[in-house]
Parts: sequence; structure tokens; C-alpha cells
Amino acid sequence: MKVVTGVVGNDIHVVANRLIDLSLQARGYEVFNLGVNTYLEEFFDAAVETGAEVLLISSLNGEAEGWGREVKSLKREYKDLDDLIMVIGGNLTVGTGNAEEIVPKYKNYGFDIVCHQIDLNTGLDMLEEFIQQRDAGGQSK
Ligand code: B12
Repeated sequence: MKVVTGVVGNDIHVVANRLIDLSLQARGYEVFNLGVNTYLEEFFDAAVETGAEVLLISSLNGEAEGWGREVKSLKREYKDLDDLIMVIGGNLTVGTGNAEEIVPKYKNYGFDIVCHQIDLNTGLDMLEEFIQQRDAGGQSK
């Protein structure tokens, strides 16, 4: 399965991005890594170009809170991306934040899986579970 990944916005934190690339590869995904400082449009362009089924975005400096709001309108522009599984993780706000508030907010932005300050392997397990449920007909994607 193809995954596009990268760090959204003007965010230069690169260490997590490298680990995510390696971890996804170790789990058998074909990875297209756009690296740091990636705009939302570039993620969607790459998803179209590669035919990826998953978009896995990181935010470490918390800027995704601003960028995330554009997801729904961009998804409407890129009409063929209805089935794209949208995952986001890292530090999803500035400061510590509260996952009970942050998760619904990002789901409302259009993300399927939201991992605020969640360990990478736990997040990748959540992705696998989501895919399994979808393939079994339990998810609406
Ligand atoms: C190293 C570092 C830097 C380096 C980055 C070097 C580089 N090129 O990578 C430098 C010094 C340049 C830097 C700069 C800044 N930083 Co800095 N930085 C850090 C630091 C100390 C470590 C980050 C790191 O590499 N961790 C190691 C990796 C492995 O862990 P991680 O990034 O947390 O990623 C893990 C998880 O988040 C998770 N994860 C990440 N993405 C995803 C996605 C999914 C789907 C899932 C499931 C999991 C997941 O898995 C990863 C692996 O375990 C953190 C504090 C900290 N202790 O975490 C601050 C921190 C991230 N930085 C911070 C800030 C504010 C900045 C600056 C804005 C500071 C400034 N005022 O200039 C700038 C950012 C500039 C920019 N344009 O982005 C804040 C962010 C605060 C927030 N979100 O509220 C932090 C948290 C420090 C703090 N406590 O305030 N930083």
C-alpha cells in the first residue's frame, strides 16, 4: 500500500519524519516522503501523482492547527481523493493541549485518524486497524 508522508507547514522538525519513513517501510508500505516544510496542496498533489491510499501528516511545532482547516475545501477541489485515508500526528497544538478537545477538532477538519502526542507505533497500529475495518466493511471509506 502506498503512503505519502511529510511534515506540514513551516515546520523543520525532521527526526520524527525519518523515523516514520523507516517504520512505514518496515511495515511493508511503499513510502513517498515529502520531508519537512510541506504545504497541504503538495500532499494532495503527491497523493494524486502516486495513487497513494494513505496521507500521513506530522506536525511538531503545532502549526497544523492552522493548516488543518483547509483540508475539507482542498478535498473538494481534488475530487478523486474521497477514499484517501487521512492520518495526522505529533504535537497538534501549541503547548500541551488536551486530546479530548483536539481529536474531534481534527476529525471535523477531515482527518480519519488523529494521534495527538501518541507514540508512533501505536498510531501505526491504529492505521492498520482502520484499514482492516474498512476492508471488512466496518468503515465508511
Ligand atoms: C530538536 C528540536 C528542535 C530542533 C529541530 C532540528 C531538526 N531539524 O529536526 C530546532 C532547534 C531547530 C528546533 C526549532 C524549533 N522548535 Co523545536 N524541538 C526540538 C525537540 C527538542 C526535539 C524534537 C525531536 O526531534 N524529537 C525526537 C522525535 C523522535 O520525537 P518527536 O518529534 O516528538 O516525534 C515522535 C512523536 O511526536 C510521534 N509522531 C510525530 N509525528 C507523528 C505522526 C503520526 C501519525 C504519529 C502516529 C506519531 C507521530 O512519533 C515520533 C517518533 O516517536 C522538541 C522537544 C521535545 N523534547 O520533543 C522541540 C519542540 C518540538 N520544538 C518546539 C518549538 C516551539 C520550536 C520552534 C518554533 C522554536 C522557536 N521559537 O524558534 C522552532 C521551530 C521552527 C520551525 N519552523 O518549525 C516545541 C513545539 C511546541 C508545541 N507544539 O507546542 C517543542 C515541543 C519544544 C517545547 N516543549 O516547546 N526544535
